[in-house]
Amino acid sequence: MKFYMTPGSCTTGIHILLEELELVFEVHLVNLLAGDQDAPAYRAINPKGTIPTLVRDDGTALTDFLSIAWWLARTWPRRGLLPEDAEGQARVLEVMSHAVGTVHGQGFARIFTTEKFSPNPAEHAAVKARGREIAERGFAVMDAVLDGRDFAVGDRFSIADAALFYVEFWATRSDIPLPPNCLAHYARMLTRPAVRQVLAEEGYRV
Ligand SMILES: N[C@@H](CCC(=O)N[C@@H](CS)C(=O)NCC(=O)O)C(=O)O
Repeated sequence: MKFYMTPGSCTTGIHILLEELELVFEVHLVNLLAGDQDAPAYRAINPKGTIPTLVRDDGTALTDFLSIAWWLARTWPRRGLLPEDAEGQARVLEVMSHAVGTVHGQGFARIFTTEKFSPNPAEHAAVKARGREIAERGFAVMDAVLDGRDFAVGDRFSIADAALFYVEFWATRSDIPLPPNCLAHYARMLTRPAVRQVLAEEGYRV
């Protein structure tokens, strides 16, 4: 498989899942700052111009965090990255949607790609402040979900933990404080060999 990613981006979560599953894959770096995502060659693979993209062994491309994570978990079910029951699976989708759609898509996106939310530089400070507010509220919601448990859903690591981890990672590298249960979850994720390996490969010191 070919994995299109950028170190330190949301693709870190999918990178962790690929390593948790011990899969063999090629890494293709997408330099977002250089605009690789808009190059015709990349748009031919992923017309949305987003990362992550996973090109499977049959040559078809799968895009977006949730769909790639879901496909990985369903394709290698023995690794147990998804609960078996409908309630557990729905909770996994609930956490992933919140982490990727709200905390990342509405919160951190305003902080990292402010100009996409307003072309007017005079508004950028307000856009960033709103992004920070959304991210902080999002972590407060997850803090309550994590109360009294080690993982986002049930009693074992799932694809939801990978989604939550990458936004927690971003928080620790910005000035957004993580509430106690999120901080404990983040620290727990850092003890996983696959997580440590991915961060090291992506150029971070654990
Ligand atoms: N809906 C996509 C969005 C992911 C996303 O926003 N990725 C960012 C990087 S973390 C991206 O592709 N940015 C491209 C750009 O800003 O041009 C998903 O769920 O994977």
